Amino acid sequence: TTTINLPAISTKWQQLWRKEQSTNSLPTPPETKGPHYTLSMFPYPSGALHMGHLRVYTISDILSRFRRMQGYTVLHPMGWDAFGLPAENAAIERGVQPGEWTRKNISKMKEQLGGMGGRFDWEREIATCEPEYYKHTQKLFLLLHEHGLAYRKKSIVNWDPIDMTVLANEQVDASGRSWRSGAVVEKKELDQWFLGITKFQEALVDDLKTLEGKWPERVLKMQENWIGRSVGANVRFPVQVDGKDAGEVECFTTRLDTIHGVMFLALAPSHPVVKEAAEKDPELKQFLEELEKRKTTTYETGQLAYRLKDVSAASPFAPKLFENGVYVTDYVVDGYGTGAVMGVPAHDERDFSFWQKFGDGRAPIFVIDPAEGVRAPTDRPYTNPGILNEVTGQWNLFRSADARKAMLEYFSHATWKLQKPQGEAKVSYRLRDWLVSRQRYWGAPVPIIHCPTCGEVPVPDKDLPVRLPEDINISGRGGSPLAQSDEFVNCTCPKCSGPAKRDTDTMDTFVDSSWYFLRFLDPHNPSHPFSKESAAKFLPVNTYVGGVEHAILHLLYSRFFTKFLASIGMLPEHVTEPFERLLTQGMVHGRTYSDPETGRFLLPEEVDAEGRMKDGRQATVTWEKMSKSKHNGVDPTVCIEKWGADTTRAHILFASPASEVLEWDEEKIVGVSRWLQRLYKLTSDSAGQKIPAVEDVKAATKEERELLRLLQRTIESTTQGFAETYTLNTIISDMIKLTNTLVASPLPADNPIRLFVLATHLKLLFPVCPAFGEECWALLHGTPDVAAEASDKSTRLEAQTWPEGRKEWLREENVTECVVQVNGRVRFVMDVEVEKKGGVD
Ligand code: ANZ
Ligand code: ZN
Repeated sequence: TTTINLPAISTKWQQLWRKEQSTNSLPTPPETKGPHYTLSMFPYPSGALHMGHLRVYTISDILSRFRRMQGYTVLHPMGWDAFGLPAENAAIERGVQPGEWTRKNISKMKEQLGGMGGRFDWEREIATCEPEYYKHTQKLFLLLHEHGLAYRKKSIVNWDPIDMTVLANEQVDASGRSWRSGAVVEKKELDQWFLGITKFQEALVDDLKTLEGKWPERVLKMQENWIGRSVGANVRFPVQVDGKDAGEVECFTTRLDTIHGVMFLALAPSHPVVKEAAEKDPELKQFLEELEKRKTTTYETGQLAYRLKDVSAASPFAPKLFENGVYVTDYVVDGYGTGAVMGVPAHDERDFSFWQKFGDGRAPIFVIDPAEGVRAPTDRPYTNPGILNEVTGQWNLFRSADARKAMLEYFSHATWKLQKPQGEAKVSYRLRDWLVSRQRYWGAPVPIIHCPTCGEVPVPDKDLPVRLPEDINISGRGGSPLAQSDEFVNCTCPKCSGPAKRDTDTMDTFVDSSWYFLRFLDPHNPSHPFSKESAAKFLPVNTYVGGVEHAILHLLYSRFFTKFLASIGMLPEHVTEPFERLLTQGMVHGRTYSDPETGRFLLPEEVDAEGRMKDGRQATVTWEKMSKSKHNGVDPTVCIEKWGADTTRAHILFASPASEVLEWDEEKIVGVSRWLQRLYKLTSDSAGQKIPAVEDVKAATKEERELLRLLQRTIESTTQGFAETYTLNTIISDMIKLTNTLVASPLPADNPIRLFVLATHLKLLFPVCPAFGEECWALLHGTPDVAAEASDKSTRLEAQTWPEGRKEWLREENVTECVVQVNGRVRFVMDVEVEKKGGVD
């Protein structure tokens, strides 16, 4: 049998599309259903498209093509997340200007993207490094500033000694290393810009509810944990110094029910009580200095503690008994809650081990029992809720949750026992304001001028953008390159016209990407980031496709921007969340060979087809994230050249569920390629026939009915898979099944039902294999010249609407509709198998 050249078909149609794209004349089905916004996370222009890119853009392209066929007015834009460190590092290493390097990469990757057969709205293309874009990033910064949500604060920051920049907390991993350079992060005190994300913390948690069932559960959980809401209480403990009343220490607790088990208070080193005590206690001062020194390294907390001399605390329940010590220790997080903890060794892990090390010898006081009359073992803390025991006096036999409520009530009011309230309900959040200043060059300059007379002055709108000078010397040493450019730094104050200096920080690139989906709505608007009308039309983004590595930061920041813009009326009221549905695609792993003895990764040419090394030993095969060091990368361009874009796209979908890891196995793509060959053959057998319209489809024979039934099932599962469940791999297997059934069908090639099913099959296939689909469509309809530019575009597959089929095609061969009557009234209609019919009546 003859085979066709699949790569040639893909390229042929892509050439036509490029021309049509440039004249804005790509065929589009009638737009009857309103707007639909499909977005994929825009790439960083590193210079080469990788398999991960190919996967995400294939998915979003397929979903958007499906929506277009359904009759939606589809937005499917593409752009570049173009600021960031790699450009600067390339400049340091190779002496090219970051702008030049970035723009070159963009044009190269754009070319590569064209090869995958995607349909993107290139007329909306944006790059965050262009003044036309960052002008508005700066404007948004100033809006935040105007509302008190961009502010400067001296703070101890994470300093990356390799990249020479400050990092946000989110950019430091659990082992205290930079997410980018891998360096152990140091601490420094600097003046930094922050964005007030915590202003919206409540809505940021609450609104996660509205995304349930629409975002992956895992991502919702990660968002929730990151914001870290804790519901509890602030309670005040009376304190004495040298036996004299010295005010109170307020502690945040989520376990008010354990308060009778308090045996000490623990304070963060920055707590005011500690600062005051240090003035009179040189030993404490020294201890604090020691803690301070440790901050420049990573270390385990809770290993050092200092008991404040002559300071003691009483319980609000027993305000006369000052028997509890007050300690300074670094396991109390500065800036969380009140920076003070009520220590309950019996019921908290950290308090228990602290007490073992630093306690005064008293045994932990257990106040919660697992059940009534049942004691918890005393060699470890009992951390679950339970039943309060007799130690708690009047609260004996209360359940933990009830005790929390009742005690809160007790503490909140002044009574004959409490002269004043000793506590109140309190909700604490882990989330901190977002540190956005970077002492690096390749980013949007902070649009602020520092004037000796007027202070911090926003750059007026008419002077935006504050341009990043592009001819600058980047050495990579000595802090921000902008700070070294007198031309950039020196300016006149917009308020008093006196000499002033520009802020030399640039913004975290996550700021750029927090609003790019809004710029796509209105990409050429010179005076505003976007118009409210365009937002009203297309927001929220209906489907957002991207990597799960952005499950926390990027999504949180975009949600924050959306909430901020909504709060100042820049977004329509119905928009509370930016992304309606989220599809997080899995990574692409490559086949990795290594020497089983040394673990060394092998080059592909070091193993033969059976996976044996030169010396005959079998190499170990694993699947791992593609990387240069593991020699397991696959270049998408090479793959596309070899197999064709359509085959590659189908393979990407078919090889694994979209949200799971895709093990890139070239051997499996052969199967997909053969499937398309079969489908082509099937089409050429029926070439040039007249296809019946759906209203003329009347099955007469059993074979015809069976074929229609399978078609209807496939239409339904495919529609569902594209629109709701994103089960994209089963869409392909369903389609393969349809092809195979057609191949095996005894019906002649010119049978109208068979022709109809085949034509509909091609429509279902179009989102996945657009070029191949067009080729077959033209062949089937006998219009091979359809690829000519001037041809009637309405005959193209790309102009067709999504098939809906007919419900009644589903009815099984051996069933019939049966009306069930009870007491002479029709109750329901059901399908029953023919041979059983008599029995039911
Ligand atoms: C007494 C207690 C008893 C606590 C018990 C827990 C268990 P989350 O859920 O993370 O909010 N805490 C309060 N402020 C702290 C700080 N700045 N640094 C470190 N720990 C702090 O944790 C709240 C609990 O963590 C609070 O409840 C407090 O200890 C501690 F059996 O109070 B708990
Ligand atoms: Zn001034």
